[in-house]
Amino acid sequence: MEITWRWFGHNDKITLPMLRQIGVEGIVTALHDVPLGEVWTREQIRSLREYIESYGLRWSVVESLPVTETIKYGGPDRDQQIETYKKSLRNLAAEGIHTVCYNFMPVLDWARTDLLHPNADGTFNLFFSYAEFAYFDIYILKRNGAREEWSRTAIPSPAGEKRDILAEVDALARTMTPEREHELVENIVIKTQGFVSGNFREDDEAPLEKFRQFLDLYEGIDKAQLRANMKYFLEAIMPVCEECDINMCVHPDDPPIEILGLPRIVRTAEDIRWFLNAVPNPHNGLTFCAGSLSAGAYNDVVAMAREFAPRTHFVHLRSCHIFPNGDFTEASHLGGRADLVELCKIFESLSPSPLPSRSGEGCAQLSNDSVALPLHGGAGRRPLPFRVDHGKTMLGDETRGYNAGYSFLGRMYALAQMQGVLATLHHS
Ligand code: DNO
Repeated sequence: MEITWRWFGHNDKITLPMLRQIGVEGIVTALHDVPLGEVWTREQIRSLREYIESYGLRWSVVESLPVTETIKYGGPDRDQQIETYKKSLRNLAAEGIHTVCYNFMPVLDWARTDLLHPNADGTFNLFFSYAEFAYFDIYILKRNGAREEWSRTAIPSPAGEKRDILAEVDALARTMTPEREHELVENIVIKTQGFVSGNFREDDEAPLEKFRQFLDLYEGIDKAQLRANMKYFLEAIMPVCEECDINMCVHPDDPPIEILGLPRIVRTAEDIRWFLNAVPNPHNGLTFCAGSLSAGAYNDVVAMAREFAPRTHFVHLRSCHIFPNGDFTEASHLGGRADLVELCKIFESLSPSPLPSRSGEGCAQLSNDSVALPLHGGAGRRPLPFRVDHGKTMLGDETRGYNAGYSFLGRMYALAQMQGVLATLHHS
């Protein structure tokens, strides 16, 4: 596999020369400054690509070319938005970028309640508490019907433990402080979304109001309708993907549960099977995000990797630990329920790593000519890119103002672990 790293562009405090020092070969990034729904022009793409290449790296994956809400809920201007999307795809391909990650999650991209959850060893991880999330929904967002919905929700937990979530939420309400309420809004609406989704920004003055407006757009959109909209989108762009050899890879819903009354359709093996079969074109593929999938107690991540590897175009290595009550935290890359060693075996067997980088000589050895690179079994021309996804926050990462989950030392540590796993696989 190709070792990649998510880099947030010129403003990222983690620089490209830093990434070269730690064995990164390819960059995962996006034109973060282009407003949602506008075409990514060739000039803009070229300028960023050349900047990346000037540091001896290559732009391997786009994460994300955002699918706007109107495409997801099927708004009146969706065809126009799909045309815009196609133009951006053509421009990316013309600049040599052929792997595009996106998601089909309505309104909210990924969700966590705690961004600095302390571990016993002094490090921090991202954490999701159902009770706090339900508190946000019922007491802060005050979404119509939320209380009733949560009363019917069976929280998925490893041992099927029953949980009275409303009793927990009401207990929380008795001890809640304005500071923690503020923090929950920041964590759920701003800090996890601002740098990835384009729907929300750090300087939004009334984020909750905006949030409610987005939710309203999905009035009457159920799972079947969202699936139909995803199929519509994929069928519309596939001819361009074929013509330009673009691999699309949808990111699973994170966490893989239905939230806020919104349908979510990339949560389980059945969901993934559905969208792969609904549009059975090899360019329609998956971002195998082991972290997102392992947060679902019902997901057997290794079995899913075995089944979906041939249609996987991008891999996120991360693992979650689910507590007996269903809450989850992001685990060490060598722990948790995702079994990343086994996943590396599965994906590496499809797309063996280029040996020069394994011998420690780094990316300078790799050419930008994709033909010279090893084959990725599925698409047959490119190595399968992987990135370590989020990492722990450790050793001072917390003071550096990095995007939530995207620490430097924590991710570097995880990358070193994964490089060790890959080297061991090669050796044996
Ligand atoms: C969070 C990320 C997601 C992902 C998008 C892809 O850390 O994994 O924001 O980039 O869902 O579109």
